[in-house]
Amino acid sequence: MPKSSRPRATRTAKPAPKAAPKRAPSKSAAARPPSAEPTPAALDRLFGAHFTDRIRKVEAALAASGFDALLVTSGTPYTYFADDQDATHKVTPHFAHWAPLAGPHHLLRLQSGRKPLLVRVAPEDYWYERVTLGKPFWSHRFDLREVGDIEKAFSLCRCDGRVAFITDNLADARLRGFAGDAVNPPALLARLDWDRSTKSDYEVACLTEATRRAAKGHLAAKASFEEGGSELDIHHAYLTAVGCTEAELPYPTIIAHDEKAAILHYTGKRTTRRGKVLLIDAGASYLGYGADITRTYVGRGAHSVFRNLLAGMEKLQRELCERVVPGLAYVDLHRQAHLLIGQLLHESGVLAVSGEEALAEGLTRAFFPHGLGHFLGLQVHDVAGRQQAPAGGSVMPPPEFPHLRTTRIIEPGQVFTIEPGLYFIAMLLRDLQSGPKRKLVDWKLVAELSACGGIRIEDNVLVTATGHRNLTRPYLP
Ligand SMILES: [Mn+2]
Repeated sequence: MPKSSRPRATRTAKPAPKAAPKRAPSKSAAARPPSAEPTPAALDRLFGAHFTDRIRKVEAALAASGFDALLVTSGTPYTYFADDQDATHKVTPHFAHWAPLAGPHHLLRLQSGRKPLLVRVAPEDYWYERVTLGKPFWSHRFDLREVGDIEKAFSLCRCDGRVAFITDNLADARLRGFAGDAVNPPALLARLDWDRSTKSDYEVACLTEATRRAAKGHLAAKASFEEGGSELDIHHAYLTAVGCTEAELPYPTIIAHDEKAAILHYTGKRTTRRGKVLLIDAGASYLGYGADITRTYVGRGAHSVFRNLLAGMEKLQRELCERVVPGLAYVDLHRQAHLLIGQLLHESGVLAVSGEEALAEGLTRAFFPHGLGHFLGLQVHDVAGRQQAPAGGSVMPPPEFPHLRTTRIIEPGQVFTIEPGLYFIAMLLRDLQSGPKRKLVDWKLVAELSACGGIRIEDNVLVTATGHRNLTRPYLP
């Protein structure tokens, strides 16, 4: 970040020791983040273990929920109403968990003791390119067939026994004769969702590569901001650096100058230049897995208190990441974030009361109205963040934090975001200003800071057996 001299200082504090022997300790070599995409050989090896694990887990899930086989579709295209245009197709996550194969209508059949059957539907159609599959690293794990139409795919997948069907098209499933309780059975889905919340090494490698790509975009976006680029300029700089189209991103970029940073999911792209603040929340995808990263920068002329708030948020975000350890309840970490933000608001003169009091009085919720983070994987807001057990059920967040998506105990293999935020949102401040606690806030200062919008800093964190690994920081300060 521009304002923080600290990370730069630590980096320059250890100059490349010329005297160091060539045989660097293997520990540091292992800790060094990859600087390129994984090779096909590495992907094959990682995917092999992921695949074996998937088979073991789906067999257990089928047995536990009383099914003999599972059919999964890659999904149905969505055609806009009264139109002939389709929305960008997003493969169902249940299918994507098995193979990084894009496109609708593919079918996967999973049956105990049999090689998984994957039927790729690739019709010959002169309106569209028919991409040749070739031999991607994952294909030899499957009994892979290619057909020209959907009916052939279903007939190839026919099998005996009780078959569960995971599909986004309920009407079609009914027409094909699937019994109601065999379509998306909740008990089976719960087990599969639960499994998805523990990432395999293959998935971690994919998330790492997604992060590496997103970081390139963020560095380019920062440079564009420093050159006075508009929101639209910064968006284009981001895409160019990542090397993808907007449709290939895991979610639309949030690129906000100044007051627009107070809109959590702002997707406008203004063409006015020279913002004083930039909040950019943008990711990248790799083999279906997405990174989700946010940075906030200040430029020349930004309010000095806002500058201090940003430095404080940067510090507390790193502190919260450092606290990630197996066994801790994510809700507790979220509460600690509120306490730290309350302290920061007090130190900078926005709140007249201490962090503890600000938390107890509910004041921090007006400034930090979203959860500290969410699970991350095939979906940006990945499944099972509130799931109680493999068989299902959910743990709701405490009533004072209804938007928190993660109520689980932190466990090895989870990947989630840590993204504290601090905003000046008129809609939320209005209630505070008209209520009995209005005297606890410096409203003149709040009015000045409102022009700066807000701050969010977001990293992607993997939980390890003994602590955590920040996937983002090695690539992006
Ligand atoms: Mn996020």
